[in-house]
Amino acid sequence: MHILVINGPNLNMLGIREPDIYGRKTYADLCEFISAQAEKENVAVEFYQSNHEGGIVDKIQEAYGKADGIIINPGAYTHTSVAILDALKAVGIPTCEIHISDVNAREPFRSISYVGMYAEKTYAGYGFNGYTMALSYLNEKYGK
Ligand code: CA2
Repeated sequence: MHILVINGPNLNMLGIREPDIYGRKTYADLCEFISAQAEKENVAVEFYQSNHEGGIVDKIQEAYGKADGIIINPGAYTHTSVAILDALKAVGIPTCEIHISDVNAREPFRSISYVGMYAEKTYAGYGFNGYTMALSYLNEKYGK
């Protein structure tokens, strides 16, 4: 089982600002946290973070025929990117959407998600745990 974990714009800033919303842990802490769970479940994980929409689209396309699952926190592109939605649809890889914060309890524009129109599951408001919940879900359903 090979899972690609994608984080979108500004998630490399985790732990640096807005700790009341996103916590005090860093992006490196997030990758370690996911890796520890992946090791327990014997899942191979690959991490990708980009502040660029096209980079995320390229990475999703590259995953075609390689990744068995995608876990994606598209950051602000969640609410705007038809291109990322189309890329996910194009590769047809089982996908879970993650948001560290509870997007539905914030500004109304954060309740709109294009990626959510493709994702099998959305975990929002569970902090870093959303990523490992998604990993376990994908592994249970598609693991080999
Ligand atoms: O809750 C989430 O995970 C979000 O996807 C995070 C995005 C936001 O645009 C979405 O609406 C919800 C923003 C990520 C910004 O991350 C920062 C981390 C530290 C400091 C500043 C920004």
